[in-house]
Amino acid sequence: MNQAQKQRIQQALDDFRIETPTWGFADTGTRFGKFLQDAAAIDINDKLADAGQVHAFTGFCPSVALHVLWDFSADQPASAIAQLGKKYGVRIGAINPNLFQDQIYKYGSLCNRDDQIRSAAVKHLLESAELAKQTGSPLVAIWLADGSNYPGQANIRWRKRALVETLRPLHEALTADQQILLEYKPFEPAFYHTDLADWGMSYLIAKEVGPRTRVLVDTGHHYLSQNIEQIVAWLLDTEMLGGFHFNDRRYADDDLTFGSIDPYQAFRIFHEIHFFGWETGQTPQIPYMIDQSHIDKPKIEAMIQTAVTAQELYVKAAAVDHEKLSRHQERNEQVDAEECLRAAFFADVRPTIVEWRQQHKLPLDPLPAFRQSGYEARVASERKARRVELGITSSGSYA
Ligand code: PSV
Ligand code: MN
Repeated sequence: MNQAQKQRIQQALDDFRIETPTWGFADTGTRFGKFLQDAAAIDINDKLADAGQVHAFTGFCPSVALHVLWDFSADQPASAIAQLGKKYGVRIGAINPNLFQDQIYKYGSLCNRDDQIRSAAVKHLLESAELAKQTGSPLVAIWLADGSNYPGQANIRWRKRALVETLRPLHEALTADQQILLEYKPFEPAFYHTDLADWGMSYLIAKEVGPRTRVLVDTGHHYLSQNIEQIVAWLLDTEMLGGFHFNDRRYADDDLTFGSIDPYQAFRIFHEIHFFGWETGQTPQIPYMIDQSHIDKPKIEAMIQTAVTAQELYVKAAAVDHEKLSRHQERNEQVDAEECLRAAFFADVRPTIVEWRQQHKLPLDPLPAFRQSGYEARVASERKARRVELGITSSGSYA
């Protein structure tokens, strides 16, 4: 590895931050039910405390994404939640409205044909914008579950236009330094059509809604074999990449640990970002967020494992020799160009990461250090007792 590559790795380590999601610390499952874990977070206090642990042991997870219905409540002001975050050493990241759980959304939220239901959805978005302001969050990240289940059921064009109209009030409510992120997903929960099914649809709607709207790429929301790094490259080139939800998948939106199935794909995504940065001379400031619901893995360990994997892959991708790659690309030297990527992917960057941890007085190996801390056993016994007090025994619901 040459000096320039080493410098890029150092820089990448200093730059890289990744946000954890509150829902990744709580008991979650599938539509078939969920299995409780003694140490899983029960309330927002637990979730922020657990996120604080991940940041304390890794040093690069300083913010937490919140889901409006799951994390905010009428008896706790949003500012108090931000304060709570501070107490645990984390700040509030993306605010995620919930346009999918209420019974009124059976036939959609922003795309519902019923004016009153659309208005209720818009109201929820405006309340979410207010929560973002009160918690100091720069992002309102929207995942729209709207769609239909049977051919002929919905007027797809009508719904597309409704989407633009209903997102505009939110856009107007945001300040200049806030953004709407529009997430797409090809299917689930709707199985015939989804109103925002792919990146192109999110892109078009984002453009129509206004300049403070960008596209959010959730790595689990693509058909098998889709070239996600190409989507990322196009979004970078058009300045429309708003952020990521990281997870891995084998079949659909599996919510598996990032990099557990296809680490080379994650590397290729990061490579496109670094390559863009090299060409433009600026490191793109991209919100990297984890979106995983760990069904049966210990939650905090899973989050540390994910964050550390993301960091390692990000840093590996920074080691690509861009000058060399660029020369090979111009000359169509395929083997040599590909070798530039492979050399970086297979390079062992872990010793440099350990040095970085040493410099920042962080545990040299976060996962065993967290295990040795005894935190999980402590919270498990306290939360187990609290679950009994609260009468939480089992549940069939997802979140
Ligand atoms: C939907 O599958 C999704 O990816 C959205 O980002 C939601 O906010 C999140 O998962 C909930 O787990
Ligand atoms: Mn997501």
